[in-house]
Amino acid sequence: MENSLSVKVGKEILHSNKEKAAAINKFLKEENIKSFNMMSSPGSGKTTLLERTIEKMGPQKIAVIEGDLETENDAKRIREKGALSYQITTGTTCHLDASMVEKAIGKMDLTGIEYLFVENVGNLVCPANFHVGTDLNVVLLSATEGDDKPVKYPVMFHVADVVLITKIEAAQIMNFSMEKAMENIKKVNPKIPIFTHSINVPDDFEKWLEFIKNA
Ligand SMILES: Nc1nc2c(ncn2[C@@H]2O[C@H](COP(=O)(O)OP(=O)(O)OP(=O)(O)O)[C@@H](O)[C@H]2O)c(=O)[nH]1
Ligand SMILES: [Mg+2]
Repeated sequence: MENSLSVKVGKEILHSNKEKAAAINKFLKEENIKSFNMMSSPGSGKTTLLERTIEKMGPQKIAVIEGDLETENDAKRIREKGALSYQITTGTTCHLDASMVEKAIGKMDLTGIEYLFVENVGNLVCPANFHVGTDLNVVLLSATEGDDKPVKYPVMFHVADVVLITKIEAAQIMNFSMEKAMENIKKVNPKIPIFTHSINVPDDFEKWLEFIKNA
């Protein structure tokens, strides 16, 4: 009895979250804002990728909602690059949800913004199950995590619209096979585009920029 009740409540929470996320997405589309949900393990390089994206595209058209359990650190990093940022701290919750993002959007002046990035709480599990109202899901996999993660955490890679393999210069030292990683991503999500990212060696950063511009 208790079990079936908790399943029912769980389904209702997901359903009402999905409805709220749809309303957020409608609002963002009406404002001509492209939106991206950035997800990965802690420390895979989400904020670093966003910092570089802001540097390249200019800060005026980019806004970032940051999600972490504690601290304003990531929002500060984004503001230091000159872009608008709002930090959500979730306390003990392992993901953002549509209500949190709705509140954050309510606190931001999105005039002139063309791209909204939502940097989700770092982990490969919970964020995959909660829509936050964005157009696309961006998933990062760093070379330091292991090339088997896509098949161990398939839900995250299944909901992804693009995957970036990051810190690629560390691949050799970490025994991370790029081929195996790509194969494992494709096992879960056969047609997904995969780009590389690194702040130290040549990568697919230009392809990433094209991807978000054409999204
Ligand atoms: N070597 C190397 N280090 C990187 C690269 N990208 C990011 N890092 C480092 O990895 C660490 C974590 O990067 P962040 O950008 O903070 O990662 P994150 O995914 O935003 O982390 P959380 O928000 O805590 O989940 C930092 O010390 C970065 O400097 C890279 O391409 N190569
Ligand atoms: Mg971060």
